[in-house]
Amino acid sequence: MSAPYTIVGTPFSTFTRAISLGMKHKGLPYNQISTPPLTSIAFDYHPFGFLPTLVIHEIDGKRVDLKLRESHAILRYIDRVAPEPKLEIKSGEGGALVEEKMWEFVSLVAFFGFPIVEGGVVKPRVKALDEGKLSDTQVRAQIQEGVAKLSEFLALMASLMAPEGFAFGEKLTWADFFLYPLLSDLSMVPEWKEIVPARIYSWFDRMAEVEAVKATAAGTLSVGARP
Ligand SMILES: N[C@@H](CCC(=O)N[C@@H](CS)C(=O)NCC(=O)O)C(=O)O
Repeated sequence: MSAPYTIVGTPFSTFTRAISLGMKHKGLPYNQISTPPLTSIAFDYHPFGFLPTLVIHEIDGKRVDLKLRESHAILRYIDRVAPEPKLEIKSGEGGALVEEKMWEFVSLVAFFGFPIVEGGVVKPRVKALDEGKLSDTQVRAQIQEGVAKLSEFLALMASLMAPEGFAFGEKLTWADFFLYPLLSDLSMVPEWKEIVPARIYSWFDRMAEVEAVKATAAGTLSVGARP
């Protein structure tokens, strides 16, 4: 039987992986159409050719093949159809006085972390590595500003985390699933060993044990893949 959902997006895409992590963790079966962004396939599903889109094949037993775009809308749908295991916290859990701090974390990662980590450091590093034209010194000069911003971003995220465990302590949340794909990519470049705060390392090690993390590694930069 074919799966009730299709995720449109290459596993290489960090937003796509955040959604795949949530669906795996909640046991929602899906097929995946592995396309990079801005291809004609991506435009068939998303008005701006971005990733991911979730296709919901059936609602109330009726075939609808509904396209749901934008990761925030998709995760709200996932939480509604599969409330357990929860990927949210309650006020007071994980060091957060109000539960919305978890959504603050997600938003900071999605809107600020994504360009800082990927655009500022990972993409130029991987490009230089693949092309083999620039020396390490030249690449470092090129990404100097990006690395400074990255360092600030990581310090900020570490300061928003509970002192140990996942981002908000013992419970996994969407905050972990949004940050992990970015830092999994970052772990492949030299800056990972140079500027990452200790709290982020301990968090990363904890995340590496999560089944959904293992199940979504194929096709990502962390296993040497390219889009
Ligand atoms: N607002 C979108 C952003 C998703 C996003 O930026 N996806 C990246 C791939 S990880 C993308 O499609 N980028 C295309 C581009 O930057 O041209 C969402 O939340 O789903």
